[in-house]
Amino acid sequence: MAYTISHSRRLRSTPFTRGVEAAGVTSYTVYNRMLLPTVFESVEFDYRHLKQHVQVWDVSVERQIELNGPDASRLMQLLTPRDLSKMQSDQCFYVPITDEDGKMLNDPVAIKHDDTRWWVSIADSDLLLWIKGLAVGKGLDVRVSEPDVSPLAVQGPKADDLMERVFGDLVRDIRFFRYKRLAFGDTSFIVARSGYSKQGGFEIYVEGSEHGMPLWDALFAAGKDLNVRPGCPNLIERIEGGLLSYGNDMTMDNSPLECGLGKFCKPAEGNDHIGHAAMTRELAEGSARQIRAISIPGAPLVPARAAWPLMRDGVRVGQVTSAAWSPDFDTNVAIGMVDAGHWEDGTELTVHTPEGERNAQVREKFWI
Ligand code: THG
Repeated sequence: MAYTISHSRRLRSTPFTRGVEAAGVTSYTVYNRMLLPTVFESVEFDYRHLKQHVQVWDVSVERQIELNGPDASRLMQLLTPRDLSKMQSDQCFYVPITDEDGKMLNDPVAIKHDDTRWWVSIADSDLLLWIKGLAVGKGLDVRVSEPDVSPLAVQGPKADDLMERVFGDLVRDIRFFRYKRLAFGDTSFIVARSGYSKQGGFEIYVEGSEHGMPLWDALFAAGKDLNVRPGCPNLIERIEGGLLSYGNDMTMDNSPLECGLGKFCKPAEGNDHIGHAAMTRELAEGSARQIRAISIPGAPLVPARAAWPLMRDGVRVGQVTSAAWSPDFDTNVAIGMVDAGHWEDGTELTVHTPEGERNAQVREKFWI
């Protein structure tokens, strides 16, 4: 099977597409109706390089939704169960977003500029439409739009060294999930210590597409001796680290509590989050299922294109939603949703993979 992609205006390119293609991207996935690189050399080569050196990732598919106006903070708190009341104007928060039934619509990073202006850095669902609908329906004084902002991630153990060369030594002072606005040429960008890997690093919110390639080129020129390479969110590393993928590991059928996101759902007094009643009910009654790390020993498995049933004594008790062979842990690492009563650490299950039945073990913790 070999396909090509038919390009058109709908499949928007990014400010970095020219650099990504020149650097030899070999696979893409579709995310927010754009292309997200998934492989450069090979998933395993990219994984080892990410853990040793530093990579530059085009994550423009993490689109920004801007809330701008007097009611911006009110709208933001309607969207999420996470308490935003003490959030400062230099912070980013990972925020579950739910509907009125307390089910996941997206799991973005929220960036607070000030009480009247926010960015919501979205995962793969059409959150703009839900936010616009809520703003209009509730009669709020706020504009909701998609600005020309594209995140570029710099990830890996040498990320501080590379970023210091391009943005100066202030980058080292940025704390986890905080940001600073730093100069680049005749402009400046928000630079946050965050990113979709456990290897450490930064995300640069590139405002103005025309600045994309100059920044890309500056990072590669500055990082030659650091062995900088193009990269992308890595399937193996993100499963080892328990970083969830909306649309894969969770969907609109799941609540944040089922997804293990309870620590991001501590509502403030008088929280008017739209899913508050449903979530309070689930907290009292307990969740029907929960996300768990799952190890699947044996030969390397193909990536999961569909959910793989998890069985116990011939009865279905869950499903595996992401899986990959881990060279570092010498097993297939996986993420799955497991029914109540079966999610204790060490529980032995059977998983039905496209390559046959395998033993699987529920784990309390992810690998990294
Ligand atoms: N960065 C930005 N936008 C994004 C992502 C990102 N939008 C889409 C997608 N990724 C959203 N999903 C996640 C999932 C996990 C994390 C961030 C975004 C994450 N989690 C940390 C963890 O679980 O260890 C820590 C979260 C915390 O402690 O606050 O980083 O990657 N801009």
